[in-house]
Parts: sequence; structure tokens; C-alpha cells
Amino acid sequence: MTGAGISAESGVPTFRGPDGLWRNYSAMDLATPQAFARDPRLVWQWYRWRQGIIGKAEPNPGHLALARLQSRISGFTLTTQNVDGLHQRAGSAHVIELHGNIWRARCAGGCGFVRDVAGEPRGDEPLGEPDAVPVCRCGALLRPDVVWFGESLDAARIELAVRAARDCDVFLAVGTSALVHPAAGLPLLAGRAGALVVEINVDETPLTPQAGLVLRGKAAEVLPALELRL
Ligand code: BJW
Ligand code: ZN
Repeated sequence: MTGAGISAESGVPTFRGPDGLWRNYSAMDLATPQAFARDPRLVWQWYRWRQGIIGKAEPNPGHLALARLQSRISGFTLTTQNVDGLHQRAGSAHVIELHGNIWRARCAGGCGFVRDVAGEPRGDEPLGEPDAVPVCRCGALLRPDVVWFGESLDAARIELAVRAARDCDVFLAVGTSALVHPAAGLPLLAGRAGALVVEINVDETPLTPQAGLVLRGKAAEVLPALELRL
């Protein structure tokens, strides 16, 4: 399972930490359904700015190593908390995206409509243009197709991720602060079911004491090195 840290070396900011997104922007003002209800324009500006950054980013050697591992190891499952789509661009297949994808918008009114927004204008600044709020064909607003705090994850996706965690021999927790649930529970589940839990992170996290092996370093360096030893 990966988190924002794997995309850090692609130039995509993480959420927490000294250079994280939450340092300058409040999660509660931007990544909750209440924030969207209060100011959908602000929320779209922020997401389009992030699309601008992600759109210029390329998968790094960490993403590429995971894609190659998938082709070498049968039963390899890749679960990500990231919404940037960089794993797919690196060649990974069947990625379980727990928190959605920034390149899609969906109806906030619940009619089920989903639209690909990858070809639409992106922002250059956090609160800059374009600032229009897209509207669904049913008349309700469209929102980024991501999972905000207080929202449930897609049941089928979390079910697949739970099953993979319970059944695996080795669980790699890569570049995640291991704070956000239910994703943060997956390595614990794997560990309890007998898997070797390997943490790959530049820093300590709440998962560190539970990990069977800690590889301290950048995902873009550790993963290719790990791959060479398999
Ligand atoms: C490197 C590196 C390099 C840097 N190499 N490493 C149980 C207990 C307590 C609370 C809850 C609970 N169950 C649910 C909750 C509430 C809440 C929650 O978990 N809160 C906690 C923060 C306390 N969870 C939810 O609300 C979830 N919904 C839910 O459970 O519904 C049912 C329910 C609701 C309410 C109550 C109870 C049940 C939904 C969570 C949705 C998270 N959404 C976001 C935004 C997605 C859209 C977007 O991108 O805008 O997801 S928040 C943000 O955090 C994003 C990320 O996917 C997620 C995790 O962050 P991640 O990936 O770990 O990044 P960082 O920045 O935190 O860490 C980066 C790490 O990388 C660091 O450790 C660095 O050291 C490291 N690093 N460079 C390797 N080069
Ligand atoms: Zn609709």
C-alpha cells in the first residue's frame, strides 16, 4: 500500500509534514463534504491547482519498481491512498484506489454521473483560475471524485484491500503517515494475519513499532534496491 510519500519525488506535495499541503491549507476547509457545501468554488480551485502540479509530474523509480514487481510476483496487489494516477501511468494494473482519483468528477447530488476531467483546464495557483464550478447533467454540482474526511470509502474497494491484506505474505507500507483510517488499519490487519510488514518511509510513523522490517529512506531509492534483491 502506498501513500503520498511515494509521489514526493515526482514533485507532488504530501499532506502532512514540513512541506505538506496541510501546512498552508486547512484540511477542514478543503477536504470535507462540509467545506464543499460551504464553498465549492474554493474547493475546485484547490483541486485544479493540484491537477496542474500532478499533470506535470512523471512516475518516479519507486512507482516503476512497483509496476515491475507486479509482473514478477503472482498475487501482487497494489492498494494506494493516492489520487494522482501515477501508479497507472507507471504501468501498474488493477490499482485499488482507496481515496478516489483527482482526474474524475462525480455528481454531488448523488445521481451517479461520473466525468473524466483530465482534458479540462487546470490551475497554476492554489486559488487562481479557472474557478468555475462544473455542473452535472442533472443540475446538481459536480465534485472531485475523491474521498473526504467523514466520508465512507467505496465498499468494494476497501473489501478487496482488506482481503489482500489478510491473505498476503508480505505487506509493504510505502510513504504513508499511517494516520488516516481505514487505510492505516490495513498493515495491522496483515501483521495480525501473519504477514511480514515492511515500512518504507523517510520518517518514523505510528506503524513503525508494529513493522517487522523498517527500511528508512526514500521510496524512489528503496523500492528499486529492494527489487534487485528479489
Ligand atoms: C516519504 C517520502 C519519500 C515523504 N519516500 N516516504 C478510526 C480512528 C480514528 C479516526 C477515524 C477512524 N476511522 C475513520 C476515522 C476518521 C478519519 C480519520 O482517519 N481521521 C484520522 C486523521 C484521525 N477517516 C475518514 O474520515 C475516512 N472515512 C471513513 O472512515 O468513513 C467512515 C467513518 C467516518 C467518520 C468517523 C468514523 C468512520 C476517510 C478518509 C479520507 C482521507 N482523504 C484524504 C484526501 C483525499 C483526496 C485528496 O487527495 O484531496 O486522503 S486526506 C489525505 O490523507 C489523503 C491521503 O490519501 C491520506 C493519507 O495521507 P498519506 O498518504 O499517508 O500522506 P501523508 O502526507 O500523511 O504522509 C506522507 C508520508 O510519506 C510521511 O510519513 C512521510 O514521512 C513520508 N514520505 N517523502 C518515502 N520520498
Ligand atoms: Zn447528477
